[in-house]
Amino acid sequence: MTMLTILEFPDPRLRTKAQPVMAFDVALQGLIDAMLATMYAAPGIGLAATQVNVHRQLLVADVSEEKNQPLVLINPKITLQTGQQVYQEGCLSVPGIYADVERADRIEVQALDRHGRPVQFGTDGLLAVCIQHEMDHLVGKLFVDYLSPLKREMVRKKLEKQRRTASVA
Ligand code: QAP
Ligand code: CO
Repeated sequence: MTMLTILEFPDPRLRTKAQPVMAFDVALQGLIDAMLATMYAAPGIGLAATQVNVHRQLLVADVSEEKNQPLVLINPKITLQTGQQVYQEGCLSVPGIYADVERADRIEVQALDRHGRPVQFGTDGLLAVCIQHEMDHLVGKLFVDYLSPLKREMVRKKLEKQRRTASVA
């Protein structure tokens, strides 16, 4: 299985705004499978194409206990959002860092599946957090952007130090 390299904060490529997916071809199917494999191996519960340096509106997620409910959303749109919830988020692009983020509690989503068929559903709880987090990636936004500039600078320094230490281990 092809494993993809995940970009890490503060890589400027994470700030790229993704373009809509137009072709549901074999290349797209390969990318989706590689993104799912990369997410499961990490292990993570969500991954946006932006994080693997592909600037297309595509995300994968699986919040199930058994890791057997892959969700693929293409050109996703949130058509309704209600309530608010706070969840302690992490991100494969910001390894080892976790922080509380407030988001909508319940969302309605419109998207295309991996074959280009329209899907529409409502969700709440962890999956709603995950979809909002991954959709932020598609517009170049990271969960650390919700923190104060001072905290974000502390995160950047901590990651820099983690990388320095990891390279001598
Ligand atoms: C986004 O995050 C998310 O720091 C997906 O060392 C987060 O899969 C959605 C991970 C919270 C909903 C709630 C993070 C793995 C995985 C790390 C992830 C790490 C290893 C994060
Ligand atoms: Co993320």
